[in-house]
Parts: sequence; structure tokens; C-alpha cells
Amino acid sequence: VYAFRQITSGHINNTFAVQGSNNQTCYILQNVDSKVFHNIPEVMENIEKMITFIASKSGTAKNFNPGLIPQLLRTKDGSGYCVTEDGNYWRLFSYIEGRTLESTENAQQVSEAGQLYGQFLYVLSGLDASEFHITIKDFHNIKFRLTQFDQACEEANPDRFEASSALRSFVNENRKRYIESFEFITAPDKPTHLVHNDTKLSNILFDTHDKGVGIIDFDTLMPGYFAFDYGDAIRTICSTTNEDDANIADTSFNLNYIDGFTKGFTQPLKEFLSENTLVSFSLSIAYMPFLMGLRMLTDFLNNDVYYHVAYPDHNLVRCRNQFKLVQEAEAMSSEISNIIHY
Ligand code: GN1
Ligand code: MG
Repeated sequence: VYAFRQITSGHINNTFAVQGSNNQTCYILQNVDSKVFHNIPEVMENIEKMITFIASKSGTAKNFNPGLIPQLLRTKDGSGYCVTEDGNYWRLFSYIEGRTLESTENAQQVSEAGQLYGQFLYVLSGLDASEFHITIKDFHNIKFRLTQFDQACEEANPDRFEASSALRSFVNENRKRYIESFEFITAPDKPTHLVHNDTKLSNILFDTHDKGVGIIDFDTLMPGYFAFDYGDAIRTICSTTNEDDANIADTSFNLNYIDGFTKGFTQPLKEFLSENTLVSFSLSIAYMPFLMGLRMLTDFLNNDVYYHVAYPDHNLVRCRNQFKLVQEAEAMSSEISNIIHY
């Protein structure tokens, strides 16, 4: 006998905790959003390849405990997912006992998250990124995201267009700067690697002693750049408020947290960190909240077709929060650069 409890923290897929007769959660059941992921079999192929590789590396030099990654359960005919008659894609993962956080509560959680993401990227560096599918093209490409924004501005309903006036101006005043950051971060001297691409705080699981016990959400596992994973992680792990917080007067970066996260994250990746890569890390701390805020604003202008929202202005509130982080990162840029060059 199973019971199902919906988990609402993700913004895209529908996720359920599956409980057995003893009321213990035993699996995570997910319905993958085919409006966002256009080729789910390729998403699943990436995930299976990564899980198999990590299992094969346990006990070797690139030691990464496979228990930190959920296992994929198989259908009777051996597939890692199933498609129901209505065309929906479903998959089932083993459950890792742990809790997710929307905001970090202490320095230990920050450092654990940094170590976990850094070690994960290190073990992935043993894989050839070019053998993995691009599950969402131009995912962190600001030029593409600006094109989507410009189109949304043209098609937006007048009320939403008006309500977003100040935030639209912020985009237009700063767009050139972040196109330059993008060009620098992705210049040919920075190699691509297989990366997570969604390194938010809530994709780490913690035990009751604040030890990191799992990494989840591999839908955007694909070739990319360490800098984007670094900046995307800082965006939620080192922010003083969570992404949904409307009180932006309180929204800033905690520099001690950036320091703790950076040490944990960069340690395992040392051999890859050229001077230019470190500079790209500093740039990404403002770049990622600019990109995420832009995507949230675009979705607001498009009437909330992409992210799950709980109320009409939700995407606008998220965008305002992210753009405050952009301003804070710019104001702290020299402190941030010193931390990264420790
Ligand atoms: C989405 O679904 P979720 O919560 O893991 C989004 C990320 C954003 C995030 C913002 C495929 O992630 O890019 O960072 O929301 N994922 C996709 O919280 O668009
Ligand atoms: Mg995700």
C-alpha cells in the first residue's frame, strides 16, 4: 500500500514522495514537464549515464559515494521511465533520507553544499561532456534569454507590461554588461565540462546534523561551465533571503558564506582553475541572478507559462529579489574577487 504526498518546492516538474505502509518515504515519483524538456528520453539517457559512471568510480581515486545520488528504478521491461497513455513521462528514484532548505541557516550547511557540488563536478570531469545531450539549448546564454525577453515585451498584456516597468528598465540599462560577462565566461580559453546547471540550495539534501547527504535534480546535467554552477549556487546558498522573498531591503549576500562556499567548491576543482576561470567565477555572482531574474520577468510578461506560481505577481517578486542580488554583487565586487583569489 502506497501513499503519495506532493512536494511543491520545484518550479517545473510534478514531484511526489511515495510512502510505504509504515509511513516511511521510500521513493520519489516524478512527472517530467514535456513543455520544458522537449526530449525526455535524452534527459533520461544523460541521467542514467551519469549514475552508472558514478557507481563505477566508487572506491577509485575519483571517489564519490554513489549513495549521494538517487538511484533510478526500472520498469518491468528495463526502462528508466515510462510513458502513460496520456503522453506523460514518469520516473521513480530511490529516496535519500534528508531535508531540503530554501535558505541556509548556518555556515556548516554552506560549506557542506560547496564541498558536495565541488566534489560532484570533480567526479563528472572524468566523463566526456560531448557524449551528453544538450537537454535545453542555450540554457544559461544571456543573449538567448534577452531575445525571449524582447519578444515577451512585444507580446505582453498592457497591465503586466506596465507593472514591470522599473524591472524592464533595469534589464535594458544593464544588458550590455552581462552580454560581456557571458562572452568572457564562455570564451574558448574556458573549457566546457559536464556540469549540473541547476545548483540551487534546494538541490542538496541535509541530514539532521547539517551534513550534506545528497544531490538531486539532474534534468539539466549537460555540457557547460563551472562558473555558471558556481554563481548559481551562490545565488541561493549565500543570499540572506530566499528567491521568493518580497522584502528586498533584507536581500543581500553574506560574504562569510561566499567565503565558506568558495573554499569547499574550489578545493576539489583546483587543477582546473586558471586565473581567467577565477575571474569568470567572480563575474558569475552577478551574472546568474541577472539571468534568473530576467527569465522570471520574461515569464511574468508571458503570463506565467514556465515557472509554477502561487499568486499573480510571484514571478515579479522573484525577479525583484534577484535584481537586488545583482546590485549587491556589483557593490561587493572587490571583496568577492578577494575571496575567490584566496
Ligand atoms: C527551475 O524546477 P527547478 O526548481 O529545479 C529552473 C532553474 C532555475 C530555478 C529557479 C529547467 O528549477 O533554471 O534556477 O527554477 N529549471 C529549469 O529557482 O528551467
Ligand atoms: Mg531543476
